Amino acid sequence: MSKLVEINFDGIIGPSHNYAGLSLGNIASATNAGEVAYPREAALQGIAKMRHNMDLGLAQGFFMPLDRPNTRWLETLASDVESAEPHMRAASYSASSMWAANAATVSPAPDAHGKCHLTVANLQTMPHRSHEWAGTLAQLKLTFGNSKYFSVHDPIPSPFGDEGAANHMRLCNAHDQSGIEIFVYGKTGGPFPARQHLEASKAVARSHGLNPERCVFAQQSETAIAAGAFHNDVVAVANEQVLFTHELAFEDPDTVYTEIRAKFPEVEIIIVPADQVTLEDAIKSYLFNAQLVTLPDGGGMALILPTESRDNQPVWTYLQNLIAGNGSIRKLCPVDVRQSMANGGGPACLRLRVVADPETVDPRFVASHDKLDLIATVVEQNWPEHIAPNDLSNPALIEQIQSARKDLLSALNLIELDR
Ligand code: SUG
Repeated sequence: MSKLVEINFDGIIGPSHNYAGLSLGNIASATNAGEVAYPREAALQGIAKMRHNMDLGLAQGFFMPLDRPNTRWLETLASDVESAEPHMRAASYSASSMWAANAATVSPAPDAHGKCHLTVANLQTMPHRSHEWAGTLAQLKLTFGNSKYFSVHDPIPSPFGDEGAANHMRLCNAHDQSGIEIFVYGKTGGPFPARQHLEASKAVARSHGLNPERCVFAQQSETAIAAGAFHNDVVAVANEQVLFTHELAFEDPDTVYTEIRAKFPEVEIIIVPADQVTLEDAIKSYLFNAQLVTLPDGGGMALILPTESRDNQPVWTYLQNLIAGNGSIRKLCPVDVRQSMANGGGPACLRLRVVADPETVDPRFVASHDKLDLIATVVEQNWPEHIAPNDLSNPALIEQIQSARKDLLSALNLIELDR
């Protein structure tokens, strides 16, 4: 009998991590454009978060960084690193695959006729992310290559934007039981693009074989996108029977809540009112980009939050009151992922949730404390200490980044992922 548990697969922050301001509608990315980035520190922060979550008793996996700069992508554009315009060069360098919540949409086996389905996200709205999927797909096919338990799907074709699990939530009584799946799409975002398209969400639900009676398609509010919630996971998060959401997350919240309650009556909807936490504070603090997790042994639920949430007074006051009540969320765990946060990626962006039996996953992608120590050693020895925007045209940096990644792949016996 297989034992299905939620495994969080974190994207290891790659050696090319930098701040190029590439994401229109992502306030942190725009604000920090041109700053010096610290890839080594960034990766160590991500590893520390994984250690923290393992210490809570949670199952943990990881994905390798992709090959950057992506010279093959530049070649398809009849360009190379040296001759590319600065924004295209930066797009080829992006370490954005660290945000594993955008790797794929995942429907666990109990929702999808006994097999876990994963559709790699096309990420077509942002040029620097549009070339991620091929490397991600190769990795998903390896990690979840056991076709008895998993089915890994190709991306939804353009022009239908798909951003993966960042726009998808699941409610269930327990992870190993069947649940309902909520697909959140955008139509308009004022000055900013709506990255997730309804056509893509519906196509994913169909190809995963989900029961339409167990799916909800909810429009993200235009106001939220315009305020900087470029993904739904910046304003809402779900775990088991709990939906934790900002009041202004959905375009028509009452209709969404009514449909959710009809399809999953056990739901506990926690709505954070705008007069206690403004949309602006929610986006700045990334309160909803917490990992909402179930602690083992009946410990209730915990929010693994960015330290920015603790440092924001209205947000922290709200959270203190929340855990003082008798609800499901009982513990707050701030973690430092500031390097990722400065590009708009909080704790939840850095991970992809997959409900599976860890025994059925390629063991090379399953974390242990020893393996995280090994990864940290490779990072400490090889990841660039800092990258400034002008460094991207330095050929020595390309070499350092490529060989750093190869060293990590070799250390984890994953060299077959090289190119
Ligand atoms: O797609 N930032 C990412 C952040 C993704 C966060 N993920 C989730 N919400 N799940 C993005 O906007 C910034 C890169 C730069 O500007 O260099 C970036 O791609």
